[in-house]
Amino acid sequence: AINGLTGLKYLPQCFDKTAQEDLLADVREVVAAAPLFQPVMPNTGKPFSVRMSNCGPLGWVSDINSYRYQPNHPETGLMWPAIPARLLELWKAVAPDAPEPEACLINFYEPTARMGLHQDRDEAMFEAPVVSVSLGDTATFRVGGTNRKDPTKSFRLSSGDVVVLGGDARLAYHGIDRILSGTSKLLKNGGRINLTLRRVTAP
Ligand code: MD3
Ligand code: FE
Repeated sequence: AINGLTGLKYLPQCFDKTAQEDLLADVREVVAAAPLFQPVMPNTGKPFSVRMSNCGPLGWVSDINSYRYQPNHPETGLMWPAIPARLLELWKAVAPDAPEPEACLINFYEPTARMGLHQDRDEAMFEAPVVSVSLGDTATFRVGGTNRKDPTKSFRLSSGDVVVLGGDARLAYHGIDRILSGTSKLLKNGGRINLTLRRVTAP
């Protein structure tokens, strides 16, 4: 239980090298149909350093107006591609009691990208966990409590690791401090991919 968060389950090396390569091939297929876009912060228009895409019936987007989930890509207008079968299997294995995931957010981190401390609260269903899969270079991530001022701890997430954020961890503050360049050979040009599976609406 990291930071006393009993709902945080860390599954190191859940995916072996072959499974990581298979998953990466799935991600490349999704991104070929739904290209990575660069979201901006609502109001300020400040660009995120992370590029994103999604698969599933809903995808998370952020533009000058709001953060939200929507069924189509913000630039192509097309519906998001389906969530790959091996990710649906992962969800069934780690979240057997939750309804089907509706969104899989794909975050792509260049070596210099970061993600500031935040809570994931754009979903209407906090009862379902968020399930995270890391691919490529190792990241140092930071986890706090449910109040922004709670103390934080920093940990490493490496390629093939899975984290299940349920229960009291579902609304914990978290962020990515930095990418440790050259720690994985999975991505030819380096960088890191994080996949997060989410239930967005009540069933
Ligand atoms: C949640 N992504 O997309 S996921 C996001 O690695 C996001 O790209 C990060 O935060 C990423 O919203 C982190 C893994 C993670 C790890 C620990 C957590 C999520 C967590 C602890 C509490 C809540
Ligand atoms: Fe998050």
